[in-house]
Amino acid sequence: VEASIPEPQREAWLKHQVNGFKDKDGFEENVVRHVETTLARSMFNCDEHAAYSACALAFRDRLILEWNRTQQRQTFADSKRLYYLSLEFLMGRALDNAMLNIGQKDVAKAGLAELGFRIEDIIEQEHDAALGNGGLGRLAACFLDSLASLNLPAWGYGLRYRYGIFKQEIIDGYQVEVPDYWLDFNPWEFPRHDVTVDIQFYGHVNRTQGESGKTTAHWEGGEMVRAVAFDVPIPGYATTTTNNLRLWSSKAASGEFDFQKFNSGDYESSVADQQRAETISAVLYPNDNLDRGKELRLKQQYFWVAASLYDIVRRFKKAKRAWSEFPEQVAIQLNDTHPTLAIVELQRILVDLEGLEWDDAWNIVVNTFGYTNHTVLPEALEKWSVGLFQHLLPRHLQIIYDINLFFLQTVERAFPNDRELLARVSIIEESQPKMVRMAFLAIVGSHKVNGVAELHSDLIKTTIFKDFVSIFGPDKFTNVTNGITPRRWLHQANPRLSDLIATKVGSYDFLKDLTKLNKIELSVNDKQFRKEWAEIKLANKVRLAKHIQESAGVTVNPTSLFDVQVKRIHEYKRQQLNIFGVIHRYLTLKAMSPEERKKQLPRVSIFGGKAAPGYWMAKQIIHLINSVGVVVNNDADIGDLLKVVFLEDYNVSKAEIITPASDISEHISTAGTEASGTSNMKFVLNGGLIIGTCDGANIEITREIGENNIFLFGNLAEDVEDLRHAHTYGSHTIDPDLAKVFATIEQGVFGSTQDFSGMITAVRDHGDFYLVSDDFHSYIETQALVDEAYRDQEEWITKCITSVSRMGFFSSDRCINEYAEGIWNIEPLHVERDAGVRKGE
Ligand code: CR1
Repeated sequence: VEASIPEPQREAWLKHQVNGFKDKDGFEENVVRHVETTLARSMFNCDEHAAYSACALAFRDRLILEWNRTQQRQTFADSKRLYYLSLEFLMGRALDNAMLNIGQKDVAKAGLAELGFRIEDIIEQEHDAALGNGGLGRLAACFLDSLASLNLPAWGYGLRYRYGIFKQEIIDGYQVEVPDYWLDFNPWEFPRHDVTVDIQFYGHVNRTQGESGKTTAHWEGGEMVRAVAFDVPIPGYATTTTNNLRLWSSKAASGEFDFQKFNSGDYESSVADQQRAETISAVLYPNDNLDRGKELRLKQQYFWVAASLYDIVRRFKKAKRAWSEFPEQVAIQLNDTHPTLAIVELQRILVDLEGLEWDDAWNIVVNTFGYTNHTVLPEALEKWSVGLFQHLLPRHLQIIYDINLFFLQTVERAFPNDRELLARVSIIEESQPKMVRMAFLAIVGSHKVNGVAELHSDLIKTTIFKDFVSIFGPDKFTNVTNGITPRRWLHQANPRLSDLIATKVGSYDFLKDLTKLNKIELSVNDKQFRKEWAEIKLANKVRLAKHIQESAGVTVNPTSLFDVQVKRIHEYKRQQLNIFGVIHRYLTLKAMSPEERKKQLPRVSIFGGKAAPGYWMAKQIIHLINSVGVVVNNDADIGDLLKVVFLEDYNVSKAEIITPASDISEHISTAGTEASGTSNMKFVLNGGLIIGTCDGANIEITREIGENNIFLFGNLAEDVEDLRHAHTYGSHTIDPDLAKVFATIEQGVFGSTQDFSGMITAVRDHGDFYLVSDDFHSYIETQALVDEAYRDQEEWITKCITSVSRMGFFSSDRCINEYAEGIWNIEPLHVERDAGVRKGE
């Protein structure tokens, strides 16, 4: 059906076209209207949450208008689009970001004040959109911000989980998980009840032979689940481009529930289908860097991938181009292997439904996809059992077998008689049970494979994907070092620092081109600048101290050195090394005379992060940190010299308070295990220094800011294998200082020794896989260097300013430009200067 309004009626439309608010008055008018109509309240019962809601709705109205214009512009231009497929988008709060990106925060602030509200309180009302676990999900969110800010035609596709990552409560020192039901009121999404796709599961495959003798596979039977689209507008910074994030929600395909069953009195089972369908998009799996191979997770993956591809193909078909042009119109990026089924699904659409020849279809597929690997940890590499595939997606399994067959045939031709090579690279692992190796499928089905920092990209080429480099050649493998959006992670999180920088750079242009930060290095000796710099850091620490007081009940002195490690709790990230180091510091302080103690530098050790609910060791680490806190924080000998704080429920909005307040942050993974890390970039960008291992992006940060401005320690990635080997087969002596720490824990100083025995035996008796003991001495020594450096505040501030000025490289804008040029081959869509609603601003 033609849905466009006929020419003669368009005049009426244009006359009434809404343009969103333009000034403070317009904003207030919008807010009051939403309070009184949309929310059905009045000035007599408008609390802060209602004011937030109305304010968010006013901004949403503006966003959707620009969203519409952007989509029209992109459709009209008919240029190539990028589709970013990610199971996680860790967006955080949207209101502040929308106000800043649109450039209307001052208007909103003044308007809200006139209506009786403080903008800070209103911003605080928003529930984080927490559809992700950690770095991978937050990276996807930063990418969306950059794609829109760079005017690139791009959509994100994900799942609309009813429950995001759980909320973490700390009760008696233990993590307790509380469900995060966040959809009660979400003004940032637009339900598209007209955009639905029915997704098939289970069933069987039939083959028919056409007149030409060609056989076609038909996937039949099974059950259907309906995908419903929810759109989230993504505003670019200082541009009218507003891209789309489309999240799919699941429901029963057959309407509400089975009326047959309902009428016959079988009410319960009539609702069961409905509930089963809704389960698919119900909950985000709470594992970071871990694959558990659950059937429901595979169902999520196919549901999301099939709905997204249907949508993408439908859009492509509208332009009536030849299929061979598909890769010239469409780029699809796979954020890790989670969406790898998209490769198989596109091949199925082209061969089974559109009737293309296998080879022609495969050409299109490979040229369409790019795959980003985010980890070398074996426990995180996805594998699905062949049996599960056969049951859930029988046709896809056949296609995977065919992809594998043709792939192995080409390998065989290039490397004749190397059976071991064939076994090593086969997409099907010949284990018991047989498994589908998703990373191998992603490599074979993509034209580019990238890692996320230089070391990581080198490692995947020399270790887990080594054979594929010989098979496909080195050009298929590339590096794109991660980045972060300076809009959220500088301007929004640290507005005063951003303002101070702007006075030196001359404008806020650095938020669009972060390399412009280098201008502040000229002011490194400017007394007034340095003074304000220090004042801002202190103010940020005061703000965090207040938060610590309110949330953890610990009083900390804001002039202490703030030492922060916030990230998912994981053995490879080595929070255990940190807390063992804290205990060592405590013992050292305890052993000192009161006079000697007076000379020591006060430090606050701040931890935060969630443990996957099933990760026993990570939970033990959280418990030890909290237990150490109870003892140390209440020890009168110690006072302010050492405080240990565990901040509950670390998430994006907490990170915005914590990051600007750190003096030193810890990025201390076992070398070679942290693919990139992105919080390392955030901390340095906010004028904090870091202590870290030679791992992930720490290495490139060092190269950019200079090795005098970072505290590196520990063994190198190239030595890890030998050290591990030595632990297993040689004698493994524990570092003597660490042994004292263990002895203290085992004396019960921090509570029941049993509770922490797993952490100790992992190091002492089970081979110390993460090299905690090997790196302990170097870590302690380097922490002493940190103390020493911090005593010289003038030198410290010089290091901080110099580092910030050299962080331009780590903008996600640079990163997205590299993807756009090197992998996606997409170009920005020119936005007319006077386009859209910003006219007259
Ligand atoms: C890595 O562990 C990296 C992010 C984003 C994580 C982290 O070092 O910064 O990805 N990997 O690239 C991951 O979640 C499943 O793998």
